This record gives sequence, structure tokens and C-alpha cells, in this order.
Amino acid sequence: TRARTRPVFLEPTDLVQRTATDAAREFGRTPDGVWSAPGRVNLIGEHTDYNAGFCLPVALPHRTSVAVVRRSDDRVRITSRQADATFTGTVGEVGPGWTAYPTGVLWALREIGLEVGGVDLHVDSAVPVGAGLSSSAALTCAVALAIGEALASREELVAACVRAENEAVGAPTGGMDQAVALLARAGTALLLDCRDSSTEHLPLDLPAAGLELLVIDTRASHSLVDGQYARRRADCETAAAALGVPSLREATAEQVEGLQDPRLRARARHVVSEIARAEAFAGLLRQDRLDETGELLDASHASLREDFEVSCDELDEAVAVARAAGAIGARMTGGGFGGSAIALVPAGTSGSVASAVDRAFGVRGWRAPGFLLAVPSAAGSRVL
Ligand code: GAF
Repeated sequence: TRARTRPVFLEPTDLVQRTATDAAREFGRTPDGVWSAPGRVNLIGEHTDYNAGFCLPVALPHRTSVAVVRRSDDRVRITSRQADATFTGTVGEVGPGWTAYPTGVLWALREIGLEVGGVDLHVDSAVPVGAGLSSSAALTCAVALAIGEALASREELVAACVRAENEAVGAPTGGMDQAVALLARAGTALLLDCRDSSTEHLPLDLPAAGLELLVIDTRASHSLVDGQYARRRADCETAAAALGVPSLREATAEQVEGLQDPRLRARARHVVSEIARAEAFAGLLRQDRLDETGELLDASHASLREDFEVSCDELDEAVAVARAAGAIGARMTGGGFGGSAIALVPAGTSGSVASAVDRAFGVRGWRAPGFLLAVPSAAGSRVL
């Protein structure tokens, strides 16, 4: 066990000036501008986006910013305050490691026909990396805005960022994270219908409901993450094919119980029930009944743990301890296998709930978790 510590809350630092100053030092020129985009938590509707279902993400106040120095040739240089590895190459070339994200966006924007010239990019971020808070979409969306804001619609930029992630990086993710990073509005959650990409901005007035949305970064990251995510996606496609439906959005709970393969049955049961929970949650938000959403959060976690099997000990512990410490509901958020959990807690109790989780992790001998407050924030934009 480690010595008792005070829980550490990550503040949404304003990085705009720092990004511009660092870029000027890196590249020897005052940047043409700075753009930023947010990380996210998903309230509910997990692993539903690639099943044409509903999800309900919220943009965080924690953002990734990108300073841009335009060039007259087709060269690209990329640096980051958070990474030693840099990229030097030409537009359209996809870089290694983390640089695949920003270079992948330049590639994808070219693929959709935009004229993308050479550019120097400097990245800075307040979104913790590997915490399941979508630091990758914050990065790709900030770059997409910086290069393409004046040339394409936000919906087109969402699609380009998904393409960058799927085809350039090789991560077979859905579109939830990019959509919220580019479409969110402050004070709301984004109801996303992934069948037709339609959206609805639902009021998420936490203070009015007397609640806070606590995010617990378990700091657990499990190996095989990419392979596991792809396998879940493949299971869903196989289940839909076995049921003869285009996607699990079209399947009913009764149909799912008729699936022969127990693993596919469980995966599909999660997706179909989770889509229903996301719709129910949205219904409660429309009626200002946020304080009645706790059971849906708890049921979502149980389904992700038992049927979809994407939770882990650290997430289960964070959720259980948060509930015992007074949360009205809690669940893992994002892809799973580590990363973060959310807990809806009475206003003013985030500190004590965080302390309880921090203590429990200490007793288990686990790394101290990180904490932050999810204040529903706006989509990416130009910030300088
Ligand atoms: C990750 C993916 F990037 C999203 O598209 C989504 O599938 C999520 O996992 C699970 O809901 O964040």
C-alpha cells in the first residue's frame, strides 16, 4: 500500500498563449493562429457508435491546442510539448507513433479534395493521454479545424478525422469522439444518432440538478487494447449478420436471445440494451430529470462488464467505491480495458468521493488515480 495522499484534480489549463509562444520558439515565426478541441466523456451509449446506435458524449473543458505556421512549400514539421518524437516530411505522408494522428488528418483532408499546403504544427494538450478521454480525437479535430475550418463543413471534418484514425492510424474506432469534439455546445450533452449522423444538443445543467460529474482516470491501461476493440466490433458485425439485420440497431432484445453462440448473444445483448438506455437517458435529460439517471449508469456498467467484457478491476473498483461514497450512479466511460470512469455525485462531494477512490486504490497497491470535473464544454474552435 502507498502512503495516503490527497486526490489530485487536473484543472483545464488554458494553453493558448503557451502553445503560441512555444511554436514561435520551435519554428522561428509567429504562428498564423491557434486552434483547440476538447477531450470528452460519454454519459451513456458505449460501444454503440459502430452499431448505428445512440451515444451521449459531453465535451470536457480540457483541450488540445495546435499552433499553425503556414509554409510556402509542401513540407510538414510537427512538434509537441508532451512528446520528444517529432515529424519532418511532406503533406500526405503519414508519420510514426503519435504523429500518425496529425499527419493522418492532413492526408485525409487531401483525400476529400481539400488543398492542403505545407505547414509547421506545434501541439500542446491538457487532455490526459491514454485515459480514455479521447486525447486522440482532441488532437485530430484541432488539426482538422486549423487546416480545414474555412474549407469544409464540421460534418466533413468529423468524417475526415474518423478516416485519419481508421485508415492512417489503423484504429477501427467509431465516430463518437470526433463528432463531440467538433459539434458540442457548452452546457449540453450531444445526443448522436449514429445511424443517420443526426444530432441533438440536450441541456446538461449539473448545478441546477445539484450534481457534479466526476471523472476518475484509473491510470490502468491494459495490453491488447487495439486487438480487443477490433474483436468486439467484429463480434457485433457477426451477430448482426447472424440475425439478418444491417446493424444491431435494427435488432430487438427478443431476437438477440435467440442467438446460438453465447459470446455473440452477450455482446449483442449489451449493444441492444445500451442503445435503449441511451434513449432513456436522453428522455430524462429532455425532462430535466438528470437526478433520476443513476440506475441507467449503473446498469450500463454492469452490461459492459458482464456482457461486453470491456471493464477491468480498476474500473470496477472505481465505480463501486464511488457509489458507496455517495454517487447516484457510476460507470466506465469510453472504450474500456482501463481508462476512466464517471460518477454522478451530489454537488460539493467530488472531493470526498475522489478521496474514497484514492484510498481504495492505495489499499490495493494500485497507482494513484487522477481526477477531473466534467464541465460540459464547447466544440473545437480557433482560439488565437
Ligand atoms: C472509443 C472509440 F473511439 C469510440 O468510437 C467508441 O466506440 C468508444 O470507444 C466506445 O463507446 O472511444
